[in-house]
Amino acid sequence: MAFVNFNLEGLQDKIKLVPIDLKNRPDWYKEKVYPTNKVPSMEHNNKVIGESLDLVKYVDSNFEGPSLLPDDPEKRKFAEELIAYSDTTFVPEVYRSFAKDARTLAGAQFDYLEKALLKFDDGPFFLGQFSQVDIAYAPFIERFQVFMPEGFDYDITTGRHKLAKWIEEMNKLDGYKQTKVLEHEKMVEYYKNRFLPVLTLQILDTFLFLFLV
Ligand SMILES: N[C@@H](CCC(=O)N[C@@H](CS)C(=O)NCC(=O)O)C(=O)O
Repeated sequence: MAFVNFNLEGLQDKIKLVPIDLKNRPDWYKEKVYPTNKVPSMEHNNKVIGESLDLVKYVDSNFEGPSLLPDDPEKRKFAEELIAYSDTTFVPEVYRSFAKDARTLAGAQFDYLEKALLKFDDGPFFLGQFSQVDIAYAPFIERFQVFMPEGFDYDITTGRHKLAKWIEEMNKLDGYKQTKVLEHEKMVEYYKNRFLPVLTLQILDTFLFLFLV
């Protein structure tokens, strides 16, 4: 998400990206930069900022480039709501759904997005024009759109015209395109290993339950 943000703000030359291998994190990262040892984080003016959503807001207010929040108070309020929702509900619920009833539970989350996209009709993005909200959702929607057909034979855009249009419009933004996952197969494998064993256990559980009944 931070990567999408830097690129879309045109800050490639102002911010130096340092990739961190999560499987083999260098000691200096935890010791000298970010004690939680998570990514992303950013050092700026001798301060370290973490948490993707805080970073999006920080970069938007502290660097040059177009503001990614409109002035309209109604839109700002909706932005706050949607950004908080991505973190507290949308992302965790979709991940949780992979171990339960993905099509229904994740489906409800994509329906929420479809409805949110209907609110402002002065553009294809969440607040009409492109904003911080799109940045908050983009990396997750991208991954779910790739994984759900593979894992659950489920296309997140079927019957959701606004979401389909949002994805189409996002894909036209060069800064965003450069941040997208290129190795779909690896990503799907990673998701399958992480989520599908849980699914198998649950199915076994159900069988066991049926047997006992
Ligand atoms: N809420 C944090 C989550 C950060 C996070 O969990 N990052 C993952 C990678 S996407 C990570 O560093 N995982 C390694 C770990 O949890 O030790 C954010 O949005 O920045």
